[in-house]
Amino acid sequence: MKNTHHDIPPALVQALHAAQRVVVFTGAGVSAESGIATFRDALTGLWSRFDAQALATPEAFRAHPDIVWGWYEWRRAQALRATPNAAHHAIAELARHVPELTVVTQNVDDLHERAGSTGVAHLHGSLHAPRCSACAAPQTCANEAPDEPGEGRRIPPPACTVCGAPVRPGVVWFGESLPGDAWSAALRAAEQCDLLFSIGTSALVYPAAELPQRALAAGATVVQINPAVTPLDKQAHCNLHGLAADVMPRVVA
Ligand code: BJW
Ligand code: ZN
Repeated sequence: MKNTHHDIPPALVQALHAAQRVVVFTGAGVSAESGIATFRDALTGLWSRFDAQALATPEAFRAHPDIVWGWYEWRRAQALRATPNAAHHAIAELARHVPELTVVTQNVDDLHERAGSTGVAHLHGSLHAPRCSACAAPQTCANEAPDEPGEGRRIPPPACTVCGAPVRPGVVWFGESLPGDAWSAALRAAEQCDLLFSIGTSALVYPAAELPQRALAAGATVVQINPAVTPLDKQAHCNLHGLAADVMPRVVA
């Protein structure tokens, strides 16, 4: 029979065929080929042009709600126009090849869902689920397809429909806790899996970056897919240095 897993190590193909429980842990690199900027890539990452402390913290939102809200509206508009790429599709397809698959993402876009993945654990929240900054009541996005605001445009956040306080983006900022249900589902999946893929993440942001470590400690095989070297390279059983949209379709083939 023809081997369609071009350049994928046979040991990985075997591990995948034998696996009962698989975790796919993703970061911004998975959406890069959909045109959504990563955070830490030297030339194209958001943090090369924007100051994380001035945008992605609760203090920043309190000090300059209009700058922070405007920046997230700009990113929401980008995410709405983006479409899933071959990596998102391959991950959704993988669920049909293994008995149990859990997708855990740090991404705040919904491209995994739009590719057909279900039950995705969003560790860092969503651009599409704003909530009240005071009473936490869920709020609906103002319009489904906002005109793309300029990346530096100030937009005052809307007022909460329940209490009138400013509405905030439904994402997890630095210093904030991860959503408890998503985090406990992710931990459980990582500790019980046979095989974990860490795809397109710099593996620097905690506690999310603990997940591959937990899987390793529990005896799972860990496979990393990333064009660059990360702190996980030394520990992973297999590092596939390439673009997620090139590599994942060959893994799943
Ligand atoms: C490709 C590719 C292609 C490119 N194919 N690959 C322990 C030590 C030190 C600090 C801490 C610690 N524990 C906690 C902290 C503080 C902090 C933290 O981790 N800081 C580190 C940076 C050091 N963590 C927190 O604050 C967390 N909360 C917390 O700990 O709460 C407990 C607490 C409560 C109260 C007080 C104190 C503590 C919360 C972290 C929230 C992170 N939020 C963000 C922003 C979300 C909103 C938004 O979108 O604006 O989440 S930061 C940003 O980083 C975003 C991402 O989800 C996250 C991870 O980034 P990711 O996905 O890995 O992207 P990049 O850009 O870093 O990497 C992309 C990778 O893709 C690269 O490797 C490329 O090579 C690769 N790539 N193209 C495949 N085509
Ligand atoms: Zn409210």
